[in-house]
Amino acid sequence: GSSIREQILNLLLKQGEATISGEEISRQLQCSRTAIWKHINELRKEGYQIEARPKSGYRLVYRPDRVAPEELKPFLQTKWVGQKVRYKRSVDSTQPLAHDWAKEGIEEGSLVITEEQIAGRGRMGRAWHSPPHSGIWMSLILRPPIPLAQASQLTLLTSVAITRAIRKETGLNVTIKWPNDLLIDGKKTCGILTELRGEQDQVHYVVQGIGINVNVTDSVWPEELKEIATSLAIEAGRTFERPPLIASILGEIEALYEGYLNHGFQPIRILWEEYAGMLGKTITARTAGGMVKGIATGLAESGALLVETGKGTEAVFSSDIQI
Ligand code: BT5
Repeated sequence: GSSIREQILNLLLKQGEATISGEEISRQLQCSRTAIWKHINELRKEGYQIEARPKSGYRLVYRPDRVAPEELKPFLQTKWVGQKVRYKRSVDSTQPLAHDWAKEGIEEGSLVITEEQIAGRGRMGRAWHSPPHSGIWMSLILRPPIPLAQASQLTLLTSVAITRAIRKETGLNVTIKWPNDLLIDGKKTCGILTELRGEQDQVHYVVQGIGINVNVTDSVWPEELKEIATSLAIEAGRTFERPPLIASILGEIEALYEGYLNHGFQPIRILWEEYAGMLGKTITARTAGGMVKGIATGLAESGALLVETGKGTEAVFSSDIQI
């Protein structure tokens, strides 16, 4: 069940412009007026402005832009993804917190989410810029019963899920760039970082880091990102509420992941190829074995990118791609 604080917030939200008396809240939630007073004060400390009128009661005047569990819950329609949430106002990175939680044995679907990362990370030691209150910076724990070799399929699954959710919620034409980027008009708006623990034949757990620039504005990008990064708000010319978008992403992940466990990777592959912006284009891939240049034609069952080089088809695994 949800906490008293969440329930109070829900009652205030439902009330809209009208007020609700302390007595009424206390009756509905079966708790004391003093307890309600205490929770209302806590909400105020989080930035909620709650007006208290001696005769008529409480009214919610302002809701801060937060991704806390009580903000997500009203939108969440999942059975298990995002049902357990650890929320922090600020962290170095959500990834190590999720690793710790996974090692403690927390169930899959559990989520670590924050407003701001001081030391957000990308792949191969790169940094991920995560300014406060303007993005989705979260890490999802999964425990797929698959061998290590298939784990990269999860990055592709998640990129499909996020693409579907962003398209549905914003109407923006997001496309996927293999292996872990989402682009709008060639600029990066989302990155995915898949980290895992396991043995050859069995993954123990996966921590899937998801970073999405939602309401980030041009002015906060460091110089080196100005040419290559964008946000949903920059592209759409309006801001978006993060909680419904997060709920939509988690819903898509749950549906695709359950489908993946039941029917394998093939259905994901078909969707991925539909959303990929790079198929049919000439690309250059810097791989461990050297440069591969050719036309990107699709995905292999393994999740590798297929590149037609003129001398045959090569399957490209971990690499950086230039289009
Ligand atoms: C990624 O790495 O794209 C994975 C990003 C994952 C971020 C999430 S946020 C929640 C979780 N906690 C973390 O600490 N991380 C995960 P990669 O493909 O290596 O791309 C990194 C490169 O993208 C950087 O070197 C920059 O060039 C660029 N970059 C950094 N911040 C960016 C941003 N906010 N938007 C777009 N591009 C960015």
